[in-house]
Amino acid sequence: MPALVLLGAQWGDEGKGKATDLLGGSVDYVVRYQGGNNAGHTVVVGDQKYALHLLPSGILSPGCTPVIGNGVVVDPAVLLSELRGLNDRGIDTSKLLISGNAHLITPYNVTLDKVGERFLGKRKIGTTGRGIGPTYADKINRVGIRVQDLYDESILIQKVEAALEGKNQLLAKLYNRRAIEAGAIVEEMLQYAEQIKPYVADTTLILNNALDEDKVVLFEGGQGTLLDVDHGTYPFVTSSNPTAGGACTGTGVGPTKISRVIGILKAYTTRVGAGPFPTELFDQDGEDLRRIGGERGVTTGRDRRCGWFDAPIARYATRVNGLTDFFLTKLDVLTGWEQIPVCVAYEIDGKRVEELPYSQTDFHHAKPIYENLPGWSEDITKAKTFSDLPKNAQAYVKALEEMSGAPISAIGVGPGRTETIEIN
Ligand code: 2SA
Ligand code: GDP
Ligand code: MG
Repeated sequence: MPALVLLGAQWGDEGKGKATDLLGGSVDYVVRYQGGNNAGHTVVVGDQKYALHLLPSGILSPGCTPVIGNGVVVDPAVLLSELRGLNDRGIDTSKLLISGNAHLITPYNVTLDKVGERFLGKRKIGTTGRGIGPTYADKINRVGIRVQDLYDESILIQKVEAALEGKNQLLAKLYNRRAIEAGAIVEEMLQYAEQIKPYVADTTLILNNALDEDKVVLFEGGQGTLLDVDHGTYPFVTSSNPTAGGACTGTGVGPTKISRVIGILKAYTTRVGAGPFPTELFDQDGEDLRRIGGERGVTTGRDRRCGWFDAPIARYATRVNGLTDFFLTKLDVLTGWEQIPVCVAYEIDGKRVEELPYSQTDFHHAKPIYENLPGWSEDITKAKTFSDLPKNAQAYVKALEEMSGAPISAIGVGPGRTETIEIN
């Protein structure tokens, strides 16, 4: 198994952090390939809980080398504070590698993210306010600042000036804000340069060499398939590619090296931020899912919107990512419901539609068509094998597998590392 990808099959927060951590013991490298500190991964190890934002979840596995790939956007202040936080708790972070080609989130891009959202008013995306969108915009506009620029001061100054030219005009004219000074930005960025230097590397070369030596590389996605800028619910998406293809562009490893693509799939659905969500619940069931599932943003603390499982979304994730298998998470959260509705198709303008529509208008009009599956009341958190699960829980998993188009190879029955059922 040379390289594998682990990604979110829905709108993020499916439990990717726990799944990556679980595999961490058997892989040599864990690599982030997109996003930045907008991600929030909670990993529970024994009685310790870790909230990771920018760092790969593999940082908690001692034998594993964590890598931040070229496709990631890095806020240097957040990076250093996250490293310090882990060091204070006795975690060794010295093996971390950061691509010199990764782009830096600058303070002005954090400002633009927040100001932009404020001015969008009712049409806002509900971003995490971490500067993600404006930083990727700079990358595509070719005025981005990369990690390697920290080590050539004269280039850094020129690049920051170029990046600020258009932005200062925009800030003054549109938002009536003072101009941002290039000098102050450069000074701040240079403060981080020496502290980050030991980690900076040609990660593409290192990863490809590792794969040539039959080392195992795990690509860890942030956010999820429906937040993908190309394949998600645009414009209510993040500004990167969490889907499987992003693992190649975001690391410089070719698709022929990837043999397994695991979709992390929650047994129900959640979403943070704005945008369409056909199975969203506004009643007591929604409240109960939020409370029992602890559905609160790991980065911003926002309540997550909650709803029933949506099979067309799972099928879509199988398709656009070429998934080989799913890890189904948070099955324990559904314990106690007499009946569990599952969305099997949509009704759009009076017609039954089996697959996720490509048209934004159609998806906004999609009404879920539900089938009710019988629930269970037994505690399943101690289950170690599939047959330990109550019959109705087994049937729920089998039904989801059938509807989703790929086998389920593991089931989460609690947040802890050991609360997982592996299916061979
Ligand atoms: P951004 O900040 O530009 O990436 O926001 C754009 C949209 O992407 C959503 N987004 C997320 N959705 C779920 N989880 C994410 N990470 C955190 C978590 C979120 C949090 O693990 O809980 O704490 O709020 C994440 N990151 C970005 C975002 O809500 C926008 O809809
Ligand atoms: P990620 O962004 O995909 O890594 O997911 P988050 O960490 O944002 O959210 C998932 C939450 O569910 C975390 O609090 C995890 O500790 C928790 N979690 C993961 N798997 C399970 C599970 O099988 N059962 C329960 N009850 N919680 C889980
Ligand atoms: Mg998360």
